[in-house]
Amino acid sequence: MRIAVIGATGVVGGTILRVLEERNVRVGTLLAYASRDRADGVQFRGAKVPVAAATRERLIADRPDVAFFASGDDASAELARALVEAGAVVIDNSATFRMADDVPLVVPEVNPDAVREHHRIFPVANCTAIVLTVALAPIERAVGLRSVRVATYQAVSGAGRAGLDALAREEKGDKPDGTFAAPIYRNVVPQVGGYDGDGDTGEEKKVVAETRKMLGRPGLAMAATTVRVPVMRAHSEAVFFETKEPTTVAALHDALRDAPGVVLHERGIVTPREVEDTDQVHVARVRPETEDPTGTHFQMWVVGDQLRKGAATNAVQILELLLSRRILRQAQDDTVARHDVAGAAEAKNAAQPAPKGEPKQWIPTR
Ligand code: 2RA
Repeated sequence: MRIAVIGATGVVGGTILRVLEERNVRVGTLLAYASRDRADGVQFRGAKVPVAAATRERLIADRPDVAFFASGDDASAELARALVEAGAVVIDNSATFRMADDVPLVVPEVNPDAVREHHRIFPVANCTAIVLTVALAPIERAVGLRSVRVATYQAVSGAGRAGLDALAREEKGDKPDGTFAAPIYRNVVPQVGGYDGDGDTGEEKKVVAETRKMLGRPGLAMAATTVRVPVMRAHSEAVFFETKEPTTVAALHDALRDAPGVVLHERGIVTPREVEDTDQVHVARVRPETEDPTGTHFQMWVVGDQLRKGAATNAVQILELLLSRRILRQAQDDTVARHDVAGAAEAKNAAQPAPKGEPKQWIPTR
C-alpha cells in the first residue's frame, strides 16, 4: 500500500507517522509532502523519507492508495477530490469536508457504521469534538442525552507547531506574536478560531456541529465556550449534560467503564500532563448537579491527547476500519493495487497467493 502524508512535517503529520509505526500498519511505500521540498526529510521506521512539495501533479503522479491530509483547509480543498478521482482514499484532518452531505464523520469507537462502500473521503473531526464525543457516546447509548454544554481548556499544540513555538517564545520573554488572540503565557484566552457573525468562534461552531453529527443527533441542544490555555498538549473539557432518562452516577460509571476508548477515573482527578501521548479519552469527576431533584443533570471532566485521539490516532483507526470493512482490500503488490481495476485485481488476488515472506499490501476497492 502506498500511503501519502500531506503535511508530514507538521505536528499532526508527524504524529500520524508515529502512530502508523506503532500500530504496525503495513506500509509498502511512504510518501511524504509539505508545502515545499524539505531536504532534511522525515524519519519513518528508521529510514529517512524525502519530503516533496505537495503539488497536484506530484501527488497524482505518485499514485497513493491512501492519502492522509494533515495540513490546512486550502490544501485539502484543492487536492483531495483530485486524488479521489485518481483512485485514492482520502483521510482528511482539515475541516473542509466534515459537514458535507454523504461524507461520514467517523470515530471508530462511536459510529463505525457511518461508513458506506462508496465513501472515499473520510474527514477526521475537530479534535475537541472527538474527545467530547468519545465520552458522550456511552451516555447517549445508555440513557440518551437531552442537552450538552461544554467549556474547554485547549492546549497550544491544537494550533500546530506555531502554537507550541508561540508559547515557548513567550516563556523566554518574547512579546506575543499574534498566534493567539491574547498573550498565552500565564494567561487563558477565551477565543479559539475567528469569530462568526453571532458571537461564537469557529471552534465553538465546529464543536457543536461535529459532535451532533458524530452522535447522529442533529437537533441535540448544545453550547460551547472554547478556551486556549498554556498547556503544551492534551485538551481538557468541563462538560455539563442533561440525560433523557433519570440516572445515577453509578449507572453512568458503568456505561463509561465499559466504553471503548474511555478510561474512567471513579475517584480523584486527571490532568492533561498525565494523558500526553496516549490514545484514550479520560473521564473523571462524574457527579450530579447540586440539588438536582430530577436525576437528569450531571457534570464530568474529560481529557484527551488531541494530537493522538483527536487527530492522528483517529485517522489511522479510520484506515484500520476501512481495511476491516474491505473498503480497502488486501492485495499482493503495489503494481496490482494501482494498475488493475478492482475486479481484475480481485481475480488476480484469488489466483495468486502472496509470495511467502513478503509483506501483503492493500488496495482501495473502487
Ligand atoms: C485547536 N481544535 O485546538 C483546534 C484545532 N486543532 O486549535
